[in-house]
Amino acid sequence: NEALHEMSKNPKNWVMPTGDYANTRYSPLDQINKDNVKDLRVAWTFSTGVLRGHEGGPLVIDGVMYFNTPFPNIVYALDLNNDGRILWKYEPKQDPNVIPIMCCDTVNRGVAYAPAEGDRPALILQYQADTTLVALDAKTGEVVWSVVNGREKDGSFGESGTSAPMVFKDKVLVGISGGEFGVRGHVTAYNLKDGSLAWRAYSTGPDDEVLMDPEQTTHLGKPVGPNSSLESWEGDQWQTGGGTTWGWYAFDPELNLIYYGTGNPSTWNPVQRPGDNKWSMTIFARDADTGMAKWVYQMTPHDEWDYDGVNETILVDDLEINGQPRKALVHFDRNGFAYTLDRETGELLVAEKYDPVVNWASHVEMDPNSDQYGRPQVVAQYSTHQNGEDTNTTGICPAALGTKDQQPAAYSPKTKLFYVPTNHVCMDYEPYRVSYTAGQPYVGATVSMYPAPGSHGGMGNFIAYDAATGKIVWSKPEQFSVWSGALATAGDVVFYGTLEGYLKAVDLDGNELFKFKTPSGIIGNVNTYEHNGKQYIAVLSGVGGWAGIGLAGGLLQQEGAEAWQQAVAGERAPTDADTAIGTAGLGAVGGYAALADYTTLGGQLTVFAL
Ligand code: PQQ
Repeated sequence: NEALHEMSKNPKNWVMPTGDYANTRYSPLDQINKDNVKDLRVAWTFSTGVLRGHEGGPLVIDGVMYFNTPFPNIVYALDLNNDGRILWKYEPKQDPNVIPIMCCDTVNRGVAYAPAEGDRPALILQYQADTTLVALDAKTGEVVWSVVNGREKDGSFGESGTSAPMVFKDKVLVGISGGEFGVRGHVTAYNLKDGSLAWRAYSTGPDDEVLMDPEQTTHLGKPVGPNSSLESWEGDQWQTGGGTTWGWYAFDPELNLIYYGTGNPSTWNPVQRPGDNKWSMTIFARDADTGMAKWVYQMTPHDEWDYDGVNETILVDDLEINGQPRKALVHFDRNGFAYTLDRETGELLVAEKYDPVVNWASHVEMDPNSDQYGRPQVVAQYSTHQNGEDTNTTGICPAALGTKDQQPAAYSPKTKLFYVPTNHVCMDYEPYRVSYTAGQPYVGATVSMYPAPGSHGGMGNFIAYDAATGKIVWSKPEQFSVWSGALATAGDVVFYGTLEGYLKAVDLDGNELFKFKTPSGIIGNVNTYEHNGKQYIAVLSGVGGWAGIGLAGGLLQQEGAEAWQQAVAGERAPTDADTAIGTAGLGAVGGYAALADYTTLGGQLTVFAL
């Protein structure tokens, strides 16, 4: 969308969830800088009226701030010219049956904005938990149109919506969640003018549904061949094969390509689904008009660890790789490798670990002449498939929630470095046999998680990474995973939030310059904008997401947390109840139990200024 693209160049506004189509999360604003950030103060706050995990962050468009909440997905428009007065509020009615089919808390990663065009008003688009995509009049909050993207709105097929839509050209793109329920993933483009369907592309299945051309679509430079997805599954397993699309999307207006990644193959039990399980765990480049796949790259063929490939792709033009400037795409995958690709051709340029503890694969094969080209070289000891069903494979790094999950990184064109919120967590993984029933969990593994052994004892790092060379430049340890999106600014400050609830600012060497404890854990993404000549920093608090599910889902009360920690510390013999806590919430409840010592549920926007 030409107008939106232009608007994203004005740093006073924040018009897309990730700042721009390239997902850089960078702002040229520099009023708040490394010398004065220590003087940051809370300017104003706003309670969202909802508890549980608050992901995403506010959009700011010409004096109006828009954001939404977790289920029930209330949308607010606040008037910045009138002290944050509520201009309008939209509260949809949704079937609460969708709550239990959301794997990783009732999160939502934010709303999207579409500028007015012709007689269509400017829109705020929200993709709801029940998979309704609703277009609201940005001025009034009135519903302009609404479509249901999933098969039903009551959770009966295990489908849900958590991702932020992306407005591009005259369309809006949404994905689907439910990889833990055997949902067959797809992305769908709807026409902005009336919500009619433009195109849909599945992650698995026949070529005409995956929108793949056997000759023209390439994987690492070679045509994919006929029905490449079908060939990589046994029987009709692709129909319940996952590859959901709940992460972030990117758009390159010049190449007219859309980029995104697909999630884990279903079930988590790899023994049950032989083959490469294409095109789960894959970065897709698709033609924005037709949805046809131009190229694909599967990062984790035949996943055995739940390393969803949905994390954001960041598009940068100023990286020199082996002395050559490249139109690059950079992706920090759950599997612990950071990938740099040529985004025009899909050529693999760099693939390196961005946490040294990553052990499930030794490296990614980079020799184009090898039959293993582009494939991670799996270390047998950590193969949950090889070890088989009902066998507990221990000490796998990273854990299922990856070296990074949905929390988006930032890129600074000033330093040419990426600032990445990461997890530093390992796991034990025991696959077991499951059968598919629509709307029922189709997980097939028991997982427990713990801080990376033999390291700094914490569960996270905030790092700076050079995607041209594949090197970690610095790494700042954090007690918990950094589950919040980062923001880099021209003031030579980088911001992020922590699960305990701190908003932090660091300098370009990772030294902490400022921290402030907000009312609840932060899993939202830090944004910035300027209003009446003043720069502001805004962030949502509200602990939750997968890492915070113990608190958000009420699976762990403070007493439970203490008892569990005693058992883990060997202060008393573990009981069955301890084991149940340890593996609840798909393994996250035990791992993050200590979080209950630092924070509790909330739902608040905090805005800072000098
Ligand atoms: N959501 C979070 C979060 O918001 O903290 C973390 C995760 C999800 C994961 O680690 C997942 O694997 C995941 N998987 C799916 C899926 O497979 O469809 C969906 C979601 C989601 O929509 O939130 C998550």
